[in-house]
Amino acid sequence: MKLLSEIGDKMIEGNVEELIDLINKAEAEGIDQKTIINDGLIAAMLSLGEKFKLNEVFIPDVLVAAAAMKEAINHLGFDNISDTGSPKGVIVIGTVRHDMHDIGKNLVALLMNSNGFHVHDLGVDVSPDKFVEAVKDYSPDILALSALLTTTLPEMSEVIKALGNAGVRKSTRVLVGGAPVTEEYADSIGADGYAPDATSAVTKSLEMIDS
Ligand code: B1M
Repeated sequence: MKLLSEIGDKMIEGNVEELIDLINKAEAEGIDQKTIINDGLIAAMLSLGEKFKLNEVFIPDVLVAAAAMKEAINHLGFDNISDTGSPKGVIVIGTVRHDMHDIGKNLVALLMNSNGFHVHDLGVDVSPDKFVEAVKDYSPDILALSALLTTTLPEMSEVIKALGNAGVRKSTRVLVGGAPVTEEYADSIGADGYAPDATSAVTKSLEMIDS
């Protein structure tokens, strides 16, 4: 759809004002937020990612698009739902140590929140100790870990070990995700769940809470 590809183009240009205008236009035309995110923003980011891999665009280009995507997601966001009612569950989420990628993690947090979870977002480059501290402080139903680099994947295992060493492994369920993560990897490190994308992260969390 032309409007969705224009949304992607404005994100890549980093033209936040026109991007938000187009998003408002799309919503006024009845296009739902999931479609705007998946077919507008994420589709454009994936194609930019391919160009980044081929050295056709460079880190500053990606940063410009990433910043615009963040603004767009914030614009589409919701207030923390537990402030107005009873949450379906509590989530602590973060990107693992040495990993600065947060667009996917922010999407997961946004969708979790808009589906009724109270979300504590620890940000990026989060150490195992910080995750343990947050589990002690917030007693989350689910600890959600995101990683985008093959080099930071082992950090997920470090977090699970740290939870065990601190005696809090059984008090929360661990959900893992991010581009290099697979179901097999999740099983191999003893995670309780894996989700390939933000929408399935919500479905999986609901399943994990009910089980
Ligand atoms: Co980086 N980067 N990057 N990067 N970057 C990738 C990931 C890469 C695949 C690019 C490439 O080579 N094609 C590559 C990783 C290769 C690898 O390890 N296999 C890479 C690299 C190498 C690097 C640097 C090392 C580059 C350098 O400096 N030479 C460096 C590392 C910095 C660091 O973290 N220490 C780096 C830096 C950056 C930027 C800072 C420039 C920027 C990040 C900005 C930001 O996040 N604020 C950036 C970006 C934007 C990308 C690409 C282009 C896009 C990532 C993204 O946001 N995608 C990416 C290439 C690509 O993905 N095609 C790339 C959109 C987002 C919606 O998707 O994050 O996959 P994604 O999230 C999805 C799912 O994975 C899933 O749901 C989301 C939506 O459905 N998901 C979960 C994510 N977390 C989840 C958690 C869950 C469940 C699902 O449960 C808890």
